[in-house]
Amino acid sequence: MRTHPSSLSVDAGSQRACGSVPRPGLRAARAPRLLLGLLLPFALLPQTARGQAPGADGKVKYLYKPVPCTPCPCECPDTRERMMNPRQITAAEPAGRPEAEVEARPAPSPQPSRPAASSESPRESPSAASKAPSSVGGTVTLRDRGGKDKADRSGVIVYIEQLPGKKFAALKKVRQMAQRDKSFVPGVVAITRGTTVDFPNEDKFYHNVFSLSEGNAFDLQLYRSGESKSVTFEKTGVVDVYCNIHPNMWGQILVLDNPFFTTTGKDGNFELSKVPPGNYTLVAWVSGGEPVRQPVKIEPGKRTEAAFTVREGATSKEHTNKFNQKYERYK
Ligand SMILES: [Cu+2]
Repeated sequence: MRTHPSSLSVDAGSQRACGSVPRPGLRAARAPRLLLGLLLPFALLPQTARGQAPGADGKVKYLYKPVPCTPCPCECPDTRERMMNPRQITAAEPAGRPEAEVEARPAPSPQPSRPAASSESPRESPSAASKAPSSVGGTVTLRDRGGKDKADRSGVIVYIEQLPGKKFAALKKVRQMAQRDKSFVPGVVAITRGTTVDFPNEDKFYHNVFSLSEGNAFDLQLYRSGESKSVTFEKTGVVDVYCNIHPNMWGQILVLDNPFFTTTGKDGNFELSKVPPGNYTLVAWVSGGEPVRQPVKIEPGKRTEAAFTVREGATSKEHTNKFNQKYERYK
């Protein structure tokens, strides 16, 4: 274990472990002590290089007095204890963002989209999958509302509608849909049934996130800037998410039956790998639009080709407030 050099000295009373402060009463003797403090660690280094030495009883005895400290690079016993209990340090960690492949917003790079479920567990075991690698992939053509092909074909979610007879666990990672600048960010999140989505309020004012979508209705009530609330979605389908204060806010959560889904990049390409052989319905859906379906046959050891043409979705939706009434004028 590395030890912070300042935590080594013979005078336990004047120790400075990380996070501690010098005691005022020791100020008069500071100069000689400072010299002593600088030289002694070197003199004692072979013996105390680990910040500890065996006592008369043979037990390890600390030469410095551990004091509470904030997590830091040194590995004093207190910090080590904190590291053993991750709950104490999670507050300093940024909240996990949803994985890029399940966000339907444009991908930052033009790389081909990856199978969304690659890091999740509910699929076949690797050994079983490697015996019969099979996949489906292809391209999505995205057209605007006027029927013209779009150069940017990102944000289309391609998924297998159902795998009969198979049950899949929820995604392990909690997903996130923030409220930022009076918008939901990302505007679309794809998950599997049973997955939890966090709704952090990153604006300086209140929001009231809710949904009236059948089977997934919820109301998170008003909550302030910096707060977050969560919802676990149990029913498959599209969940329209709104704010009861700001009628223009609209997000969508696509709750899927299984983890075989992915989101297209700018090139419109998609690939779903390690799909168990079978006959399925493959779906391409873009937020605000209608799903486009086609049957696919996945055969052992083969890659099935598929192509879609999808019409761009609407960017706004008429809706009521959470009481199923018209919105009052926002003040
Ligand atoms: Cu709002």
